[in-house]
Amino acid sequence: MQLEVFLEKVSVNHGLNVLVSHLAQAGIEIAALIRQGALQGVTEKMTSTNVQGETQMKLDIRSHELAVAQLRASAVVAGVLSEEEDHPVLFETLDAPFLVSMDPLDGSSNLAINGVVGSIFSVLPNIGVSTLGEQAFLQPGQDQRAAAYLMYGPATLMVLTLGQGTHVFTLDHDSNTFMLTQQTVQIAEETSEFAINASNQRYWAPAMQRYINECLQGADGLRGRDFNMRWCASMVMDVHRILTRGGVFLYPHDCKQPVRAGRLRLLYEANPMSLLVSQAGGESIDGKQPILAIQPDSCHQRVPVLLGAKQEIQRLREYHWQDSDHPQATD
Ligand code: AFP
Repeated sequence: MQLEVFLEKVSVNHGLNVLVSHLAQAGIEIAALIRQGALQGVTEKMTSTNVQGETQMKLDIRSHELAVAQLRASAVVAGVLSEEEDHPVLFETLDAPFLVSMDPLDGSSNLAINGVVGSIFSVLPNIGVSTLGEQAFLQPGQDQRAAAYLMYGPATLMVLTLGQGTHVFTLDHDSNTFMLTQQTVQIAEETSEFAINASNQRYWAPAMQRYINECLQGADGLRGRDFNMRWCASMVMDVHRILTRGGVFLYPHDCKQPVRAGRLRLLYEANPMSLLVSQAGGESIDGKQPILAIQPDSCHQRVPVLLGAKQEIQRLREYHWQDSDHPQATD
């Protein structure tokens, strides 16, 4: 079934359907650029840095431009908050029904090694950006109308939720059409696979040290079974593995930069991924509370992210509540 047919079947909101179709088109254009690799100079670094102080890749900027152009063309979006811009880009259509927060190219440091990267989108209702300005983007993740990521791998995928389950679409490159290939994904409640950047181990709170040590003790320890570890340094790829075969993805608070709550951004990484995972039967917390319930303070706010298999997230929540000596910092 084609994406457009699926949307007509499951969504009565025509404007949202138009928006999702434009997100898909942005993904097709970004995928075509990435496929050209060094021939398009896409592995070149810019001299510029984004609001995070991160050096931008040429393709970060190109992906941002392609996505903004598609969202403007949709005529149903009033503005776009992007990882690549300090402030939201507001369109002429300030009364349009939706706002979009996005990471136009997540994992872009993997481009230089021809790794898997993706685009992450969060769709919110426009609650009055014409008067509120960027404050209008500061809505909790539970208010999202849709969330999606594009995954630029051996196949180009679009993983989407409109609030009734999480579904996978695969791009047919011959017809340039996304086709439904997996409907209503379910994440197993149990897992024996975790994803974390273990090089930060010495900076973790005791609760995270405890959880990971128990996993590493395997069958000889409290967990009574061996665990496997993966880390792709690409949230889209790690989350897609979890949606596909289960597991947990962990980017906890660490005291490497104590004032920084975490590495990942709430509005355009944690919230959309948390909605996709929760719609697939998983859970997502910042250590103690559901990420989707967090009231954002600022557009580029960072947050710890622990998401995936329900039973593991519940165990991590218990450990963090017991770990009262290290409250979660917020920046
Ligand atoms: P880049 O977009 O700068 O490559 O960062 C990717 C990311 O935001 C997320 O996709 C990864 O899960 C995480 O950072 C990787 O962080 P580490 O480089 O600290 O492992």
